[in-house]
Amino acid sequence: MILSRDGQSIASRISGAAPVLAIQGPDVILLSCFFEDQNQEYLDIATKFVNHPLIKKWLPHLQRPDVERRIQQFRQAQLIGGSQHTGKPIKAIKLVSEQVFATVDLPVQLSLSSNAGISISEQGFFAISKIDKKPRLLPVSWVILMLAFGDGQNYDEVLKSKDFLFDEDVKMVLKTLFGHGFLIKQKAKRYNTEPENTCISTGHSAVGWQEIHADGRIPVYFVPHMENHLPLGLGIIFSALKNYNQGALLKRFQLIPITYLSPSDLLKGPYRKFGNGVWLFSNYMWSLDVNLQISDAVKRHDNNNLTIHGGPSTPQYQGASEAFMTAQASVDISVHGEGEVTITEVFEHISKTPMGQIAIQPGQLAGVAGLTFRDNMASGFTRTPTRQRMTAPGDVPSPYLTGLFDTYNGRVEAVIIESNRGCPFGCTFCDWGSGYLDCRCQFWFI
Ligand code: B12
Ligand code: SF4
Repeated sequence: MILSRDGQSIASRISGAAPVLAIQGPDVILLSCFFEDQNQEYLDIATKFVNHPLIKKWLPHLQRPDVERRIQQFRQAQLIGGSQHTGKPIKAIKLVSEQVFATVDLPVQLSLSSNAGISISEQGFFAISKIDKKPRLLPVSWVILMLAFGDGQNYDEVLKSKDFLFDEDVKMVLKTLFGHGFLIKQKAKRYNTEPENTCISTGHSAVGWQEIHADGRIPVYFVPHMENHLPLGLGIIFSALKNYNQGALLKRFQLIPITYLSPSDLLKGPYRKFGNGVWLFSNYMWSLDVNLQISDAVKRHDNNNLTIHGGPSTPQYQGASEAFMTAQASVDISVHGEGEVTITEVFEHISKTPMGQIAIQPGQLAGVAGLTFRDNMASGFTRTPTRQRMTAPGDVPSPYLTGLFDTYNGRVEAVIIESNRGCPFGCTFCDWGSGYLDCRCQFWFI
């Protein structure tokens, strides 16, 4: 998908599984060269690209090795290759200049609508029209024109610089893009520098990890796993720990505010500042690999870090859980199923020795339901009984309403609101069909 963020066009997989790549107008043409066949040879594509009529006008001196390097970067960002376009072909109508918009008055300053994410399909680039909610195939030159507006540009200036891409009346093209809501009137500039996700006040003052200092308590790291979604599971775990028994755990633990950071920034920033501590990982299909890499890195750096893994991709069943922990030497504790109560009970048994070591008492941990943990004393794993489902998950204060995500600072595009927990069905492909999260339904208000 191609988006514009802070005036820069970026392309990324929607899963967030690959690095985001900053792109320019000519990259749109290069991407389009892959439409017919993802598996064409690099050299053929590079030749096709340098001979493309628009590139001949735009970048007449472009060399093929530069194009080949760019294609490599596309591969690393998973924009090409693999299974980009599996599934049903989309039914998109080609967008052409529409006379119905001829009388539209264009605002002087236009910007790309934040909803105008441009997707890539086998048929070409497409985006969903705001007026009829239907996907429209966008000609390559139209995509370049749209992206040129980014956060806002004077349309006359854009037209001057991009006119050479069109054989048709560019102003009509603009009016059509405006009419369909892909381009919008530029909003007044915001003069504050606050990130967008803090615009709605929760009434709590957001204090990030940069503003607090190591104070001798055991730091607790919440490892973020996807920039564009607030990590609800981790937020709920944070809230449960913070509010447990009127804040009793805060005497011993310093909960590091949840902030989106890349793995290396997490290690160079908070970890360097606060030192060894307890690491909480929320494992889903999309975060497991990177979480295990971080877990491995912190354990290798200092085995005195304690790692706790939870979430639906932390295997639950006994054999699977032990196989997972055998293969993943960096996982100290696996939490199965709902985490709110389990984590607070685990934390009850974590302490710091006078020598500064983080210690757990295996004997006591064995009394906490819903775990498998590495038990060096027993030279193996200890699995504790299955935890009873919570009867009122809504009793844990909402991380949204208590401001726990106010320090997140990611480019958040979606938040998850949990309205109920559990499902009466048993679909085999679904984590909720596993039986543990069966028919119990609870209703939440944010
Ligand atoms: C919202 C949602 C999405 C959203 C947002 C995802 C996101 N990035 O956050 C969207 C629509 C984008 C999405 C997409 C996908 N999703 Co989805 N999604 C969900 C859904 C409905 C809710 C997740 C949620 O936040 N629940 C609320 C929180 C509070 O519950 P929780 O995450 O389970 O956390 C609890 C426990 O697991 C545990 N816990 C969690 N983390 C931790 C950490 C620690 C340390 C501890 C102790 C405990 C703990 O405690 C929490 C509180 O009890 C779940 C199904 C479900 N109802 O849970 C599927 C689910 C997570 N999705 C699933 C899948 C497969 C996908 C996709 C891969 C589908 C696909 N093939 O494209 C994509 C992945 C795209 C991506 N990279 O995000 C699977 C994941 C299976 C797995 N093993 O990871 C689930 C479980 C549904 C299923 N079919 O089984 N998804
Ligand atoms: S088991 Fe999963 S996929 Fe099946 S109905 Fe329930 S939530 Fe949906």
